[in-house]
Amino acid sequence: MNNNILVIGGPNAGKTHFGGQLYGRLNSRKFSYRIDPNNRPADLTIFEDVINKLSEGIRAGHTEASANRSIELKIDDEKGNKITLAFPDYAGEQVKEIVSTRKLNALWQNYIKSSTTWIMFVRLDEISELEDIVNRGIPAPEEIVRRNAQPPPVKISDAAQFVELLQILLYVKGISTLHKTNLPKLCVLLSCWDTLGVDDGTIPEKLLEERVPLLHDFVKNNWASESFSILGLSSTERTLSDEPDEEYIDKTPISFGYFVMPSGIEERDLTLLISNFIGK
Ligand SMILES: Nc1nc2c(ncn2[C@@H]2O[C@H](COP(=O)(O)OP(=O)(O)O)[C@@H](O)[C@H]2O)c(=O)[nH]1
Ligand SMILES: [Mg+2]
Repeated sequence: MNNNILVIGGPNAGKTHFGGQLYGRLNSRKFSYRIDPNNRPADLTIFEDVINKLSEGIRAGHTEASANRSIELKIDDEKGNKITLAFPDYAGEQVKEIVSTRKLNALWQNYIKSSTTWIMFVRLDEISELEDIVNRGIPAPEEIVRRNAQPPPVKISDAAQFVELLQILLYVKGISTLHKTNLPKLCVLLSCWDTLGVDDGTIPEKLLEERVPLLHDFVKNNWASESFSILGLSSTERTLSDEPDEEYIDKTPISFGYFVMPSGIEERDLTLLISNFIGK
């Protein structure tokens, strides 16, 4: 059984740091998943850059907009199952372009067609609350006066962007949403979880439902319940800057990071995310 996991998400959503932190663990061979020794990518600089920076206690740089380097990690589990994790580590701007131009380049088309799981990064702390059809209420009279004073910008909400993106990807893959989808599986990863300031035990799906109901509804209505999951992720566990974090240097990056399971429980073994992605 081949599992092809595709990582999808806009700029600054945490994809590169996740890739680096996951790579560090897979490479350590201390966990149930490891990098297939016969299939090591020749160029691992994207991930190694992250690990090197984190080891110095600082954040890694932003992937340049022009960089169109993609990387695939071939992973083995104890049973010999083969998993490919593809990071088209395009600067995430390209994902926004897919929505605005409704075009997918050949590289992306191939990724979409061959993938069996999509991981969509959603960074809730950067989603601006724009009124849309789901959360529009009746504004106060002063508010109406204020709004009428200037024409509103024509803009679709972040929630609608995610839904549009999924619809385009489903279309390219030739999936009809007449029936609930089983393939590809979908995992919505609520990234930078540590920045959200939510209580311990918060259920990721509940949080998505609360903050981005449009996206939550779309996923729930279009994917079979056993084929989607909504998880939290904190790859770095804290916000790093360009000032070295001493604790990071002492404890090494592998000691930081966790994901939040559907039950709300934190799991520190990031490699276990993989079994969540591909289903058990
Ligand atoms: N607090 C916190 N910051 C994070 C986390 N993951 C990434 N970041 C920061 O978010 C920014 C964007 O991360 P990056 O991985 O480059 O996002 P990408 O553009 O999707 O590849 C960087 O400044 C990271 O240091 C996290 O789990 N927690
Ligand atoms: Mg990046």
